[in-house]
Amino acid sequence: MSTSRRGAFIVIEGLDRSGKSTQADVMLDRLNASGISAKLMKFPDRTTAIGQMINAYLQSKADLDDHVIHLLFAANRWELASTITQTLESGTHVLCDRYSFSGIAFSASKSALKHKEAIPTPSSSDIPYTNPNLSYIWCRDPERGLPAPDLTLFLDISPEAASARGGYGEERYEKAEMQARVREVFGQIGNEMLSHNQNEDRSEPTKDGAQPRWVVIDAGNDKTTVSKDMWAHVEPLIAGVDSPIGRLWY
Ligand code: 2DT
Ligand code: MG
Repeated sequence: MSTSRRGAFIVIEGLDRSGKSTQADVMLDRLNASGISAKLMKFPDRTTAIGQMINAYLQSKADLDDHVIHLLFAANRWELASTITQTLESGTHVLCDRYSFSGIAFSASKSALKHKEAIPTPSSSDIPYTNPNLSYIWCRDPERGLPAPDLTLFLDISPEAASARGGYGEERYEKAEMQARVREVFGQIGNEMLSHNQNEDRSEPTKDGAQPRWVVIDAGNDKTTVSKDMWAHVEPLIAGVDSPIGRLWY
């Protein structure tokens, strides 16, 4: 990669059991095997002090108010934001297993389920604020300004197919009803991501080769097919990126 180019920020999102971590490892190996420098990150990063609080919550060893845990997930990203930026600026690609989109999807879904409300949508905004529901906008705000991915690969799988892959684990959120809600919110986030960029249609590559920022991958396929589908979107980025690092939702 030419020294003037920065690394690409590539996020992998999806439901539990969609194959995110497996595919992130495959992609990292493929990049490294070609001599391309890439770093794998994961959120939540359970190794930090904030990450340990999140871990205790997910394992039901601690109870936290829904607002508090939401802000801790966001804080966990902010504490690593400068690492992401510096890594990209040094010319290394960053692959990230979950990011802000999981933050919104899980908190908004949990709150809607708990209060038996419809899933909050971007357009429903915060008015009226039905305390203590965590609206979509409320969930999104702490994420605003974080480094924006150049590409998000959403590994889409039905909750039924996901649970057929050996069942869910014991952590909070690993339940079919929750996963179905989360998938819907991810769908809304995808639509918003595609329409956000000055209403530019980024669902297809543009003439100058710019990639869509949010890509849905059929994660119900076999592992090799999924890897191949993902790689087709990553390949145009491996020579590096010329444009400055974006900021989420600005
Ligand atoms: P893993 O199974 O991938 O370790 O995730 N989650 C994740 C949130 O609720 N908010 C967030 O911001 C992030 C990154 C998704 C553990 C669970 O934490 C959820 C599943
Ligand atoms: Mg999990």
